[in-house]
Amino acid sequence: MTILDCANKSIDLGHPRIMGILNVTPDSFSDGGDFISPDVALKRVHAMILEGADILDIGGESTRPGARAVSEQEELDRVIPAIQAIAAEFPIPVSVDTSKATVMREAVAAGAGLINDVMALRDVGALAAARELNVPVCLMHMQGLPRTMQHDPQYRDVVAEVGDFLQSRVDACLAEGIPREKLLLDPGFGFGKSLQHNLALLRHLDRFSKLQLPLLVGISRKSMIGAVLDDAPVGQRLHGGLACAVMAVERGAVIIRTHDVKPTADAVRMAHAVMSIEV
Ligand code: 9MG
Repeated sequence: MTILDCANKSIDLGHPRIMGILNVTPDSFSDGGDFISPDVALKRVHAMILEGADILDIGGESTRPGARAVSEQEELDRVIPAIQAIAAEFPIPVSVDTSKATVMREAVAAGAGLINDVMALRDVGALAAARELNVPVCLMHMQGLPRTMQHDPQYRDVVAEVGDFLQSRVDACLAEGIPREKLLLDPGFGFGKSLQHNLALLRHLDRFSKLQLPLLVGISRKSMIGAVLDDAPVGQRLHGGLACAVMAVERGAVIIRTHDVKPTADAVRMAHAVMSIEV
């Protein structure tokens, strides 16, 4: 049984879990602009918990393709009040979606129990901050940076290269003194990947099991769904996203990051029930 110890809250990864997304940014690609005040954030989080969220991921800097970087202070101003309010009010772990060491530190002081870093702790001081904070960290793969990452991404073998990158970041964490039990991995759907790359990663997600760490996957509402479904706009990507979530769970993902908590929780529970039957 894998228990993820997220500061004073914990989560059992013995069955798939749902990470609900709460962006407190004005420019996030599917829910931007809605969740700025702590009051609004608390209401939305309460609803997500009733719908089946096991973890909440709060981000103050959009990582959508082309997004502009925000200053440290701007990010702190957006996420810290929300983290404080949510961590104090609800029993589930709060994850902070950030790459900045200072934001990691302030977020954990405010009650966050997990770091979700799309840069996999490559930013200045991030490895040291994660070691000192001693909370779990999700290491995500990204080729390039959000502003330019979708400009013709190239791989020889996307599955092998993403796997090698994740292994190299695990090695960097271990060398820094971050315990293996604190690590989660994520192939980073949509982060410096073409449609073909994303589809190949999902099809072969089970290959990451050789890294022997819990896998987190985020595909909800992403452009790979729109691209397959005749340019479906963001609001019409739910069914495609559920198919991807089920395929990810069947191939070993244990945390699904999503905007659409209730339908995803139902789909994932159904998939898990089928996978668990012993005949
Ligand atoms: C912040 N963020 C946006 N997409 C993501 C994904 O696919 N995985 C993780 N870990 N974080 C993400």
